[in-house]
Amino acid sequence: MSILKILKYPDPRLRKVAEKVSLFDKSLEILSNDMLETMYKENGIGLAATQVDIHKRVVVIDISEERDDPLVFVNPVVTVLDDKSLVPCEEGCLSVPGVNVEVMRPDKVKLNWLDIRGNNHEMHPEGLLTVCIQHEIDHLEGKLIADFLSPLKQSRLKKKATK
Ligand code: GNR
Ligand code: NI
Repeated sequence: MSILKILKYPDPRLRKVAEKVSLFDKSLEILSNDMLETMYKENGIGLAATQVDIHKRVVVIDISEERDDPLVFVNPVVTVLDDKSLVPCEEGCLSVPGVNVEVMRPDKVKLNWLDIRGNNHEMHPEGLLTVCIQHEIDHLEGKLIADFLSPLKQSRLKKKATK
C-alpha cells in the first residue's frame, strides 16, 4: 500500500470533473486501498480520488469512532428526496486546510453506488454519512468547500494559501 499526495487549494487539478469507472480490475482495488491508507494517515473521514490527482469517480469514507469501518463508493450518485430538508454542518477538507465552512446540505437522500467488484448498492444514509458523501461527490465535480465562502473570504483564503 502507498500513501498518496493530497492536492491543496487552489491547485487547478482540484477543479477537474472525474470520469465514471467502467473497469473493475486490480488497479481499482489498489487505488481504493491506497486512498483508505492516505485518509487514515491524515485523520480524515473521507477522501475523493480527485484529491490525489486521480480523476475517477472513487470515494472512500470511514465515519466510525474506532476508524475500523472502511467504505468504498464507486460511481456514487445522491438523489435528493426532499429539497426542503437541509442540515447545517461545519465541514473541513484535507485539500483546504485551516478552514471550517458551515454548509447546508439536503438530509433526506438516496445513495446509489457500485462496489469494487462492480455490484450495485442502494441505501438511505443518515447523519454524518449523508454530509460526507455529498462533500466527496462535490470533489468529483471539482467543487470545494471554499466555494461556499463569501467572495471576500475566498480571496483572503487564496492569498493565504498562495503566499
Ligand atoms: O476529514 C474530513 N472531515 C469532514 C468533516 C465534515 C464534513 C466533511 C468532511 S470530509 C473531510 C475529509 C475530506 O476532505 N474529504 O474530501
Ligand atoms: Ni474534502
